[in-house]
Amino acid sequence: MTDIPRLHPRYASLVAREKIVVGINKGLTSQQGLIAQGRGECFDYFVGEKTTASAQEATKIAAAMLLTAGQAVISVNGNVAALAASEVADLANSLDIPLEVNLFHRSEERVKKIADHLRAAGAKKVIGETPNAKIPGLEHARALATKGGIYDADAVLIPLEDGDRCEALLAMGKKVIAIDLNPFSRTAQKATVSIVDNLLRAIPNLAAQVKELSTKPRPVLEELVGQYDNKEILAAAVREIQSHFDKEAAK
Ligand code: PTJ
Repeated sequence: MTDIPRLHPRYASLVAREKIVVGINKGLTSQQGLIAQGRGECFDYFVGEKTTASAQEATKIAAAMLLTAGQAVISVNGNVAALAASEVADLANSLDIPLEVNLFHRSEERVKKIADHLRAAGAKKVIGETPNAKIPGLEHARALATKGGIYDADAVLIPLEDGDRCEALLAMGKKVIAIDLNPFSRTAQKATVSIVDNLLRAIPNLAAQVKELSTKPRPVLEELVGQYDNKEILAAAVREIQSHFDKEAAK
């Protein structure tokens, strides 16, 4: 790994890039993952590289949704594995739910490497290596899922997902929580809850919210989920970007 000086003004961004490159070299991350990260970085500039108020609200609702779900699962792809393996492992362990490796550019070798990487990072339940069900309406390997995992779950957390799979999961009647820095993406537009934030901030933030809300009575959490309006949160995310642009333009 390249030595990145801590005082570099772009330290966090350079470390994230390096993690993706290391992920590719280890066979965890697809080359397309580089492009996805670049797109994410661009939108991170737009939101001011911070967790906005709307993202904070969406994260709180996501935590309530995960805590009240009958069965929740976190979907992990090559970018998530490279950027935040121990963070997603901690989150899944705290909720006692599985991580399911589910890839867009699937290869059995990469699925196994990611699963092993997640276990090495401390994840207690990792599935996805032996899929035994198909998500209806999706072509090819992207449809592969696991019974007892994504296939049966009523709530699925999908960081950095493609729009088709998000829609197919919704069509199965699931609640879908997306983490996607692009509020205009099909995934963000369609998901039940869209966290417009960087995965690197969103996962630890979500873990903290899960911890905080875990002491609240179930009806309180259900009310939070019930009154949530994702369209309003997405509109707020766009307004926050606009206001960030206005401030930059006024400098
Ligand atoms: O490992 P695989 O084969 O499953 O492939 C994973 C990628 C991410 C390559 C694949 O799902 C893909 O191509 O995704 P997209 O269509 O590029 O979508 C990724 C979305 O995530 C885009 O809207 C990006 O803006 C967003 N994004 C990228 N990096 C981050 C991010 N959102 C939050 N945090 C990030 N670090």
